[in-house]
Amino acid sequence: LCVKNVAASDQKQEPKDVATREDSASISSIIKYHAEFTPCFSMESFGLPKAFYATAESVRDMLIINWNTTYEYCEKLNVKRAYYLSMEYLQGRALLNAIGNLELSGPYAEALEKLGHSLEDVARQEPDAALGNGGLGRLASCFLDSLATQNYPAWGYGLRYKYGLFKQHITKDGQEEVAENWLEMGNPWEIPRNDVTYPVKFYGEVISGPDGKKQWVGGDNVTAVAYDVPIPGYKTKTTINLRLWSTKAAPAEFDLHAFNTGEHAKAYAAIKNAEKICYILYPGDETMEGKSLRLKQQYTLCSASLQDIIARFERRSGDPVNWEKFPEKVAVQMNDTHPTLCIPELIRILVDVKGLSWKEAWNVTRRTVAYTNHTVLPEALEKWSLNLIQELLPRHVEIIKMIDEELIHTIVAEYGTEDLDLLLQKVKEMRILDNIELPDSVLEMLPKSEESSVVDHIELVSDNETKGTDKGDQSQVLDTEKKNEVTFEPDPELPKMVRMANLCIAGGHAVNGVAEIHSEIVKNEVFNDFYKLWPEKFQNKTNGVTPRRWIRFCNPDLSRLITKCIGTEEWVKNTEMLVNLQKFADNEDFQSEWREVKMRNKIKVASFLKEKTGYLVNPNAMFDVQVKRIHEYKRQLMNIMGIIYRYKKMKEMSPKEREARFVPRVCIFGGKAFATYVQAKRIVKFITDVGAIVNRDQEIGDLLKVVFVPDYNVSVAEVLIPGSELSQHISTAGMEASGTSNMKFAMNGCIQIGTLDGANVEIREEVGEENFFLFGARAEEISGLRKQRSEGKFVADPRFEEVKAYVRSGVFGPYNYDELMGSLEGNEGYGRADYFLVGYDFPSYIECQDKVDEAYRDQKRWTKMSILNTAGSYKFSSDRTIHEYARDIWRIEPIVLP
Ligand code: GPQ
Repeated sequence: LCVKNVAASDQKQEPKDVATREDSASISSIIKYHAEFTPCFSMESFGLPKAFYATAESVRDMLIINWNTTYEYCEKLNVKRAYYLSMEYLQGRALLNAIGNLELSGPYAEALEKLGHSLEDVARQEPDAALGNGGLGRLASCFLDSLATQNYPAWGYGLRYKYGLFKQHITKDGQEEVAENWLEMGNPWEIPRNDVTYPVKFYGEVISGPDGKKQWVGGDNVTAVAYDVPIPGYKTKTTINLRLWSTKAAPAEFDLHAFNTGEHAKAYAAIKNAEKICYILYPGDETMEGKSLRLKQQYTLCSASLQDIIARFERRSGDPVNWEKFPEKVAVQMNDTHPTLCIPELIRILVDVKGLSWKEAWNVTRRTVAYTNHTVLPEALEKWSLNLIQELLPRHVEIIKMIDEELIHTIVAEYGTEDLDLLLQKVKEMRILDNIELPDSVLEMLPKSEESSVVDHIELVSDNETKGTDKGDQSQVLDTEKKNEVTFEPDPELPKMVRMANLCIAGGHAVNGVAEIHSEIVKNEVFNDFYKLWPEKFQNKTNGVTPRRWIRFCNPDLSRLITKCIGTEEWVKNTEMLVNLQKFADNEDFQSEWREVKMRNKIKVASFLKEKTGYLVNPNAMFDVQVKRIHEYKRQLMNIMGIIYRYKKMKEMSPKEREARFVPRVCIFGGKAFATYVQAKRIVKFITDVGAIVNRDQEIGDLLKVVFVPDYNVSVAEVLIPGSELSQHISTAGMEASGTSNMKFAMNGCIQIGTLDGANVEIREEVGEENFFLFGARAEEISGLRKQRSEGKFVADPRFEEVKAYVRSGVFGPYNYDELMGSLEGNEGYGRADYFLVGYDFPSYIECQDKVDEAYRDQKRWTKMSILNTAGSYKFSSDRTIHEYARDIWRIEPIVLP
């Protein structure tokens, strides 16, 4: 760096440390240096793309210094580290965040000004790093920010996808997906570590070596290469690491012979096969696609990360290595079940490579790993085909079978063999392997006479079936149904599957949900049998979001006002201090400043909407926002149906009446639909069609606008959230594990309309129920309501019927909405018969929306509610969340850098 700086400028003084050279003159000379010597752009101009790249490189230099300091310190003290393994990170842009964390925003703005650019323009050049789909990936990124800021020794591990989440174009046909080549212009933040590589094996076979030990041999090796992304903390030197793996062919894999004989395709095949593993992020959000490439991605993450973690552990421990100590130095957190293969992979390395016994390896593994569950949606709970895993990872299947066997023994010990029905039912429901015969060791444990009757028992059940049962007696029917389930004959028609969540629960020491209500559902419903077996494993860790990105940097005006009010900027690290705003909630001067800030942010949103959609909206209207992935359970459909109801009523009224009745609103939607999720794509099309009609209706004018913002991502959220007033979190109760945008909106003084679902429940508790618009059925009512529906007992509200009929009348164009409206009708079927209860909740939703209008009319009341939302949001800082993980699951302590 010293050399660079001397070369770059005519400075007399030799700099010792870049981080201390904070004046804008030296910054601009470092930027100039990078513009000249980083060979990514052509010589001629210093345009915005080049300015961004050079600026980012200059920041990266400082981050590397802090990264090295942090790393060396942790190595020297040999502290325990937490490793967060996630298939997704939704980082967004890094430049303003890094400069803000380093407290260099002023000098950087000045330096760039001197070079002819504004910092904002330069920052806008950066593509979003969208290596994630939605909440789960963004949570991982918020955690990294909090870990660094709160000085925890921790790393993230992930994959360096060449293509991130697709870009969404909105056309007259709805959503179109376009590949997102975010690395096209190079990535100034990453540090390729060409010397940090590990082999990752697929296929091959397992043989017993001469000593009887298992060996996984043959197969294809690919090489995983590390790319490090420094993650700076806010106002601290601590800079942690996000290590992303890329894949390339193993050194010996280029088939020169094939090349020399003209078989070029064959020669390149290995290279292509290796590289394609990290080509693209799977765009599914809470969907499970059992594709071989995805399994390869998951295994690459697990295998490379564990080899890396183990190598670091070995370097730091004395000789001989004491593996017992591994869990005292390493905590591995699995972000949902996507990195489940960590469990068999750690065991494999410990047993096959390091020579531990099964028992030792199993103990070490269980003490090391922990699992976070992020959903209870059945379609998102991962199950992999055993045959697929067998083909790709034969040794892991053996290990999974042993874990499964161990688990069954635990279940037998728990339930005993007296009530064989009960035992077999529990085994069937809880074991890791589905549709697979019982291991011999388990059959041996069953009482001799009973054992032979496992088959008799099955025959007895089918006997019952043929004879039929007394249809009048419900309990008998249920009883028989239960018995019917109890069979261990694998069904040759059904695939053999591995249930990843069961493997995580058995193989880890902690299982946590992500909001209180969700953790209760995990314990009492979805994984209740496991909870009864190991109550001590189950925990709640309510999600959080980083107040740096989500207030301090995205809403500088509000941040200034908060700092002025509280008297210090400490709240950015200690969000508890936000509670002090409560005292000012009624203060008229403060209120009017608060409103001014909101208005400035709304004006920014209005100009953003104009640029992205062409629609011109009035910033005096209420900005009502629902932005998140498009999913039926999130019920964007209910929102748009409510808007249609409002529109229809407006049309039926005189201008005077409608103005007296309705507050002007701009209803903003944003979010991506999974490309093959047909119903979600219909919803996008529907919203844009409604917008097209409503927005050009002169009679309605500014009273109602409906805007779909294309390509919702982290950067778009940073513009929309500060300028929103009402935000919608209206999922069917019990279905949204937590939600995290609800927290961001609350922090930015938006009031929520929502159901008692996910973190909404806790947000409402914290901000006060009078500052939250609540409606809808509660989680515990949902199954009863669905049952009623299937029995034909549901009577739809006439207002709901009215909206459906209005849509069907063709007001919103020729597109056929029958499939959409039809999904809200009938009495049977998942994804039909209004499974998500839009019809049931609709009346309470639109009535609640009337209350929103009423509250908004009284701007003093609204502003107070808004202030109290920010004041009550302190609990939802991800700093609080990671302190809890650190204390209860990882057992790690913050470091204090010298
Ligand atoms: N979530 Cl399983 C995702 O974004 N993707 C997923 O694949 C799964 C969960 C979300 C979940 O829907 C939200 O309710 C949570 O707030 C979020 O994870 C983080 O926990």
